[in-house]
Amino acid sequence: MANQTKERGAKTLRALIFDVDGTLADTERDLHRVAFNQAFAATGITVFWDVDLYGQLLAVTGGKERLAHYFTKLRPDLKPAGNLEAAIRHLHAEKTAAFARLLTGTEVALRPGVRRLLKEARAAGLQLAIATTTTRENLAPILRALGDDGAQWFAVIAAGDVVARKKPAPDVYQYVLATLAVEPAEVIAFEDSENGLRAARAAGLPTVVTVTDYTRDQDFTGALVVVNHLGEPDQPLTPLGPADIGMPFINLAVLQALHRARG
Ligand code: XBP
Ligand code: MG
Repeated sequence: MANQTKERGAKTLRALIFDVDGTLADTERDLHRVAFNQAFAATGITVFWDVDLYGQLLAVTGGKERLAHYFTKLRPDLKPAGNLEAAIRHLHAEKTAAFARLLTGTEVALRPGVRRLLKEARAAGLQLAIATTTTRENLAPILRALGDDGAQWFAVIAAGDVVARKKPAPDVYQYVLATLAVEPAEVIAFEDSENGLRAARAAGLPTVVTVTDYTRDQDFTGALVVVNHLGEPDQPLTPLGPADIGMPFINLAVLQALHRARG
């Protein structure tokens, strides 16, 4: 039979779903964090998020949610005067504008192996999608880094407030699965963080984790594979568990083998 895996009841790999921040590009420390600080300065709020503090704040996904957590739970003494929700909306709009400014005229560096794997999967006819907590506008410079038609590489781009509950809730992944009309067993997700992995796993998705400096010590129980990055032929990945893929880089053949082995 053309497809022996079908005899065992296994599904064909049809789609890859990618997180953005930390996964497609390493954006948190030097872009999002800096943009938050520029927004504080622009609105006259005497707050500065240093590298360590921002690492702790990443436990809360979503920029508006992160600001609300900071001003209600961590530093109520620094809370802006007046209506907090309105202040956060304003601050976050400033932050989104600052993020765009930081990337004006420069190209975002995609993480190793990202462009290669996306190109290969696209050429092989797999569907590509994005499931991210970040604001939709923030994706423009990252998609541009793939090429002028970067946005068209993805059949679904689910971002920001498209769902009410952000990661680690599975909602954004469930939204993408429903829009693509695929089953979890036909998909592999790509994440960089524990919150992201929890979201993907809760949606039933096998997940490849590429860690960042902020996430490498997090709990990745249940991941299909954990690596430092996707690797390139001249920039081999480092396996961090649980499977050693026996290759210097993750390509479609590796993903298909991992997918088949999962049965
Ligand atoms: C990314 C985030 C985002 C960014 C900021 O999480 O948590 O909130 O830090 O983006 P993930 P906004 O990679 O798991 O999607 O300020 O636009 O919300
Ligand atoms: Mg991420």
